[in-house]
Amino acid sequence: MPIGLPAELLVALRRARRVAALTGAGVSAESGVPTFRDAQTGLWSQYRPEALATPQAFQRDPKLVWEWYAWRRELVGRARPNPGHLALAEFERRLAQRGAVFTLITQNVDGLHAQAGSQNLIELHGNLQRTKCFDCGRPAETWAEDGSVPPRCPACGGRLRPDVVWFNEALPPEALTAAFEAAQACDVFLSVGTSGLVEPAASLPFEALRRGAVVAEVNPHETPLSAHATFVLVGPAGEVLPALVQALSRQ
Ligand code: BV8
Ligand code: ZN
Repeated sequence: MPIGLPAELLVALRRARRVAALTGAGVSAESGVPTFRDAQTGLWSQYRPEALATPQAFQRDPKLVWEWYAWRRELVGRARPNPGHLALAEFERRLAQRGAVFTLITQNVDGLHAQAGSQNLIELHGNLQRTKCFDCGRPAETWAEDGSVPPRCPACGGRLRPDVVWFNEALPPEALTAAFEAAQACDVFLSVGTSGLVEPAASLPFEALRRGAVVAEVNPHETPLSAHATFVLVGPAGEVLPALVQALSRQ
């Protein structure tokens, strides 16, 4: 189904010196990674992510939270980048060829953008393939599999946790600053596959709008951004993004 791409968006993207994009779980949906809005499947259906992805949940039941992430790590480990991820990596290469900058800001913790080849990548909420110590904060690459769940920190004996940003935890300051700078400086901002409900990430497209950027949303459904975006491309990222990159290669 050919997606109707607004000619003015293509003109803006062809002229752009700086483009930024914010992605959410929707860009990984076509890789088989369930979004947060989708019901949690199977074993985890009785839990809400907001109830498990918090320091309080970990302190209350570290085993349960560790096992939820172990399940997600295994699921993500089987996932592969889809045409939407690949199109964003291709777009970055094309812009670089003409000396333009593309900054990819993701809320996702699945590592699929890096796997797809995106270079200028900001992981706002961390990466569940990385592990660190809840108590001393040191990263942990390996640990003794002595049956303790969660496993113990090799440095201090504390409990290990995924290196992701939980609710009510601060985002990594350098990542957050870089993301806002990219949103403020860009000529075009793409918001792809995000429900726009989680702050401070959800403010990025509005920051770009405030600075006069063209803002395009890619999402099969409406979000709080839809009424404000310059363009709304209704459809799945795995179809819209490749069509967009394809259209841009046709001068
Ligand atoms: C902080 C990592 C302060 C962990 C995540 C009240 C009002 C406003 C804000 C708050 C509030 N109360 C608390 C807050 C702050 C809170 C927040 O925003 N809460 C929300 C729920 C109201 N934010 C925080 O706590 C942040 N920290 O504020 O700290 C602070 C400062 C200093 C010192 C201490 C503290 C931390 C937020 C980060 C939380 N971590 N992830 C993990 O993954 O386990 S958030 C997690 O959920 C994701 O990373 C992502 O950000 C979010 C899910 O959102 P989406 O990615 O958008 O996914 P979703 O499923 O919602 O939507 C999918 C979309 O895709 C849909 O629109 C769908 O239509 C679309 N779609 C589906 N298929 C496709 C598609 N699109 C395209 N193609 C398709 N095929
Ligand atoms: Zn430690």
